[in-house]
Amino acid sequence: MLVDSVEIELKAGDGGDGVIAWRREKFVARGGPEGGDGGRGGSIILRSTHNLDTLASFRFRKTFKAERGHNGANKRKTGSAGADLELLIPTGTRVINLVDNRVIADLTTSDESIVIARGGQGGLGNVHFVSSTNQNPFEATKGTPGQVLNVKLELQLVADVALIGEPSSGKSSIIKALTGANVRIGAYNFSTTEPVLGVLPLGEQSLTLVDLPGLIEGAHRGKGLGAEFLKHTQRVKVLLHVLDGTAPELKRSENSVLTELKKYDPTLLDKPRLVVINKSDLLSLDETKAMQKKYPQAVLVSATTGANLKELQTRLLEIV
Ligand SMILES: Nc1nc2c(ncn2[C@@H]2O[C@H](COP(=O)(O)OP(=O)(O)OP(=O)(O)O)[C@@H](O)[C@H]2O)c(=O)[nH]1
Ligand SMILES: [Mg+2]
Repeated sequence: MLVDSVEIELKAGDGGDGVIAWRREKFVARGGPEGGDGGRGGSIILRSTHNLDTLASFRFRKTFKAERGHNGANKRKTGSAGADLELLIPTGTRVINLVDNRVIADLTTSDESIVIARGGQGGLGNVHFVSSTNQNPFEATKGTPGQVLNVKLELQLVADVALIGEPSSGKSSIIKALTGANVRIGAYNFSTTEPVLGVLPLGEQSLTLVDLPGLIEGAHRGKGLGAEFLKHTQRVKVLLHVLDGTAPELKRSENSVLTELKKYDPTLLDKPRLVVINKSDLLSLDETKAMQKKYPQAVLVSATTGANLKELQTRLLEIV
């Protein structure tokens, strides 16, 4: 399973407490204050890495705590700081505060790090409370609490091209024919239930494609598999819109997908979109000609026979 969204609780360490302590000397009952300060609490740090491509490590463990600062000690000794806790997340992960749904971090490149929850301050020992009127203060402060944060981590796959289209138009068949990606292909709708990546090597370069579940009317309201996975289209450069060439109403099918995209995020329609008409092997010569006339910009292919897939690669590369 591709884990692309998790909710976790982060708890930075509390600061250690300041203490009340006195100098010990022979023949002196109480030799002046010397209670040290508490150490600061450990913070929680998120670091992005290319070596991960899912949030699976957060599937079972939901609460992460950094170490508490140590209390101060006598002889003015400051307690040691709590250790920071560093959590590795895949590059392309957004961090959303669950309280107000605001994005608080977006780690888009590898090896970025941010302090997401800050450890508390150490408390003050009684050495700080000496005054002209009070040489022996029975006073020290507690450490302040570490920051507690409930966040959602959301991974947006980093791909160049996203395949979109109605169920069974042949998106998975095309990504498989192009990249050899290990995808499920089925003669029934919604055979793809989660995004799958495939890499298409093109000489020196390569393109990363992402296969998505089929989109149907009402997806933005949660119909079918819903449009939740459409977040993976937000960072791609090109949309590869797959139409089933044997569908009775091609234009309507195309428009219903566009409508869903728009309802999810209108800026998606600003992205370059390449229309691919699939299943050309099932069309007669006349039908093929009519199709080319009606959709001069589209690429007519067959995932089954491999017809015109080279042309599709070239067009994709041009656009990217
Ligand atoms: N004849 C023919 N059949 C095809 C072609 N491409 C795909 N199919 C068939 O169409 C059906 C659906 O293919 P998929 O690749 O699973 O379609 P999909 O768009 O990924 O479907 P969902 O994941 O459900 O959205 C399967 O039975 C495929 O074998 C093609 O070029 N020619
Ligand atoms: Mg599929």
